[in-house]
Amino acid sequence: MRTTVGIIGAGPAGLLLARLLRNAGIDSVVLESRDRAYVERRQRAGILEQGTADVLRAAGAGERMDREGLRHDGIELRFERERHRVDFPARTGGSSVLVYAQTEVCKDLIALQLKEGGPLLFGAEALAVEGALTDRPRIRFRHEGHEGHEGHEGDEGDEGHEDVLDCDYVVGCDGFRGVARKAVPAGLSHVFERTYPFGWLGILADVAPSHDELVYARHDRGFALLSMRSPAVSRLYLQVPEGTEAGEWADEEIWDELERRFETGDAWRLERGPVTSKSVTPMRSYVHEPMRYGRLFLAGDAAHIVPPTGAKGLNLAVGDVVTFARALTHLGDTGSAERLDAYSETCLRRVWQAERFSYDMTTLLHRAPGATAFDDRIQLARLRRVATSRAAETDLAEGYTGFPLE
Ligand code: RFL
Ligand code: PHB
Repeated sequence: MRTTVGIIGAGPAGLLLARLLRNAGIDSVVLESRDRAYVERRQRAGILEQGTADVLRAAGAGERMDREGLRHDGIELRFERERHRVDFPARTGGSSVLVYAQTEVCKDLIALQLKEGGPLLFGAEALAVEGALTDRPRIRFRHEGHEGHEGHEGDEGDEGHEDVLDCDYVVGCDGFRGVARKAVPAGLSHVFERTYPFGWLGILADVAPSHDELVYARHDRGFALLSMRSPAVSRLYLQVPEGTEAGEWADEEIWDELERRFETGDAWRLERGPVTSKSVTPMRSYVHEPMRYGRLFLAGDAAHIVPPTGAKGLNLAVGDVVTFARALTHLGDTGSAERLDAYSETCLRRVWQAERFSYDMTTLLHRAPGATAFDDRIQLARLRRVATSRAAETDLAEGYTGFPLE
């Protein structure tokens, strides 16, 4: 098998990249270790920056998003039983965000790819990237051979067969636990990392959201977030200690705790409903530099992770693949590899802005174990600053609605 761009991973980064390349007349093959149903059901991000929505629209993947996505012009910060709304368009000169789940973005992109794109192989697990410093890098992969088969790691019995995909370029869009990053020699890799001593317990519930915008709550008992998937489905999160298992929390205990943390001084009420999904997400900041090694490029979670507080993960992945697709198109149009050579630097400038923003939002709103009364006062002063200073509020609004692509 041979292609121009070999893409590892069919998350939002890999799927969108295949679409952008196809639109530019460049062929690609996508290898995905899991099966289609798994990729389409994995519950993750929910917020699209305006720039991300624009990219999806321009790529021809915005039709259902524009019909079903919910435009949000602000968020609410809640602390000490008070509510403060941050108005995005007023503070940013017109920007807003779109609530449209990652699962839906992936479903739309998969449907388009299977209808009119190049090969997208499910159950095809990349084992290694080889020859990144040559002009013909290769992906060694194992293919289970039939679509619909569960591609679990450690799935014994059906070993499948090994194959090689020869490429001009390889893009590792294989997420945080992927293999692409491992092809960069340790001596050339610089890893910047921070873990947090807490995670998020997230639920989906069949109940109308109790507020029409997202609510980010800081409470002495910990952080809580009210988000949504549709006018009838709520998505809620609770800060929980590191290492917590979702099963440790009964549904009613979750609702009771959410109620405490969202408590206000007015008549606002949290509506409860049947919980349909429950899981814990660990929190981490991580950047791998550089994002390029020869003809291997890293994009999305394969290169960087942000804690979810700023809702930046998916948006960063989109920024990376847009940068790569534009750079490769530029090479084809002009013969100049200048933009491709600048890929890592270009992406990392934006990545670090998102890392900073996500870190700020995380420390603004979570209560770390062992936090002192001094830490609490500083945190509340930071929140009050956002609530009373136009400059501080503008800074948050600009970060939340997104940093522009270069
Ligand atoms: P993804 O979505 O992880 O996709 C990577 C894909 O690569 C496949 N893969 C392989 N395929 C072939 N061979 C291999 N060897 C492979 N190894 C892995 C995987 O099966 C998968 O399909 O990365 P991508 O495309 O870079 O997209 C990034 C976003 O998914 C990510 O940034 C966000 O989802 C992060 N994130 C969240 N972001 C938010 O903004 N808000 C959230 O609420 C939020 N919740 C989350 C999250 C990430 C989570 N992870 C990674 C554990 C919740 C979770 C649980
Ligand atoms: C979500 O809806 O899943 C969501 C929204 C905002 C965040 C994180 C997650 O900051």
